Amino acid sequence: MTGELILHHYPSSPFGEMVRRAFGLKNLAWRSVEHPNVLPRRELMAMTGGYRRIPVMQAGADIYCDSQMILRAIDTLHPEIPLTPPGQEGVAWALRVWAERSFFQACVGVIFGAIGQHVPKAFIEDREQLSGRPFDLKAMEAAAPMLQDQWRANAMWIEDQLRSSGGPWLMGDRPGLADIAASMPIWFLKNGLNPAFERLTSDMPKLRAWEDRLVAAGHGTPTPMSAAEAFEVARTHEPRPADDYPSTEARPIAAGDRISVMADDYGRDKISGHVHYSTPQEIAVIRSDTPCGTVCVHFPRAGFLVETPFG
Ligand SMILES: N[C@@H](CCC(=O)N[C@@H](CS)C(=O)NCC(=O)O)C(=O)O
Repeated sequence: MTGELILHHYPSSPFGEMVRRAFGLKNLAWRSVEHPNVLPRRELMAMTGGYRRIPVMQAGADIYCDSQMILRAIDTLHPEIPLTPPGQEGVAWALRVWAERSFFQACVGVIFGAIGQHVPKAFIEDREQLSGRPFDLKAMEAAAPMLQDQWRANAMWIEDQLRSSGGPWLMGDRPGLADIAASMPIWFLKNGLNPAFERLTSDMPKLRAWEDRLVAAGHGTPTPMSAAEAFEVARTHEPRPADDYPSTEARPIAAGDRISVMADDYGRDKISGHVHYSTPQEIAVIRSDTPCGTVCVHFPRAGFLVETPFG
């Protein structure tokens, strides 16, 4: 069925957890394709055109890259129980960027500064390829105490907000994107380095109870699927037709233009194709004649770079 939401992820992925939590808050059924935490991911990258990061979501021959794009797509396809209830639309998306960039980076430093020596060589080599930089264990160990301070400063904002929000959630009575996003580095430390989580949050009772509430909200209802089955779904479907969007672009990007898209931070592989449609928050790229037929690959605009023939 075209409508089935297929999530490509792996259980220890914190960005994947944001999406799993969105399925939980919306009480959705979904298909779960688990990938290894290092390359190769052949079927998946054949569908994305080279985008390698996790998570990716698929609905038929529509492929959604980056958790930002995925969360937006889930909310559009399943608007019941919105991720951004009235009053939260803009701020929750901005908060997600804070969580994914500054708070998450501090979290990575805390975890790998502590466990780096035990990380398999294949993982280190894979992440060096992803970032284009050496995986410098000594520098990570040296920075870890300072990054713990940063982690705590960031977490304290959540504790303070929960004290003053007037409800059990960050924005008050209703859970949503703000909770899912802000909890990502909390979940990551709690599951990746539990003793540090216990120590760094010992004076944050509101945050701990809130994280427990998010765990209780669950992940919706996943059913396993293989990568080969998911590939077959893409191959036997056509992308959804483009909606007729008014042109609100700063640059004259038009349907049919040949472009390439890449992340602006890491995993900067260029994905090329023809514009299906573009908006200030999304660019949808048609890729034809691929091993899985014609697919449409969707990217967010914030955090991505779109190269056009006219600059
Ligand atoms: N901005 C991306 C970041 C995704 C990301 O960094 N994902 C990690 C896993 S949680 C990843 O892809 N790591 C390398 C890999 O698994 O290939 C998003 O929001 O989806």
